Amino acid sequence: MAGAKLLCFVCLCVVILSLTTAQSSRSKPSKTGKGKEDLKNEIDKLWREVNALKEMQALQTVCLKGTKVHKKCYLASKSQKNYHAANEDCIAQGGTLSIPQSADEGNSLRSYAKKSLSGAKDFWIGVNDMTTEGKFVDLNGSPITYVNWDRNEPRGGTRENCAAASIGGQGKWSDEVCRNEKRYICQFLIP
Ligand SMILES: [Ca+2]
Repeated sequence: MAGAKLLCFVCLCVVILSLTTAQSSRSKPSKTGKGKEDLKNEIDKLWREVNALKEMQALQTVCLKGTKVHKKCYLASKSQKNYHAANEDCIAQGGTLSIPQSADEGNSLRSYAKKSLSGAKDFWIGVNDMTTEGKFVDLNGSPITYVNWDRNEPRGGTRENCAAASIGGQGKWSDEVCRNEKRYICQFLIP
């Protein structure tokens, strides 16, 4: 359905463009330079709109395949990866590793994890202290405002710099060895 809409939009763009071209060649014979410039701007604008629509469509696909909670869509990984590879996979899909930013979000994420990551006991989240030992930050390097560490966690020191959330036990977090392979959930922000 969204694909058909996009196609219609592209068709409409082509019609508008050909009308614009026809008009400018008829009515502005002496200002072809300016006409060309206008046309170029128009094409750039349409191109940006097409790309925005493509992004929206991709996001809809993600939300349909995964789940939509608050202003985020979550999509569970099919395989296990180490922390870096997991994060890169999420980025390649236009998202990031999920980060629960409140108890509410943590609960939603955990119930999605429960049904979509069957067999896993925990999953990577976008929280780590790779840069400065003991200072846990999100994927932009900003300090995190919400934490849900398990008792006595984080305790891995410089050996364990990547956070995972448990699927049982209220979704409590622990620091783990980043090289370990785990399932993960990518998050996509809905504009
Ligand atoms: Ca650490």
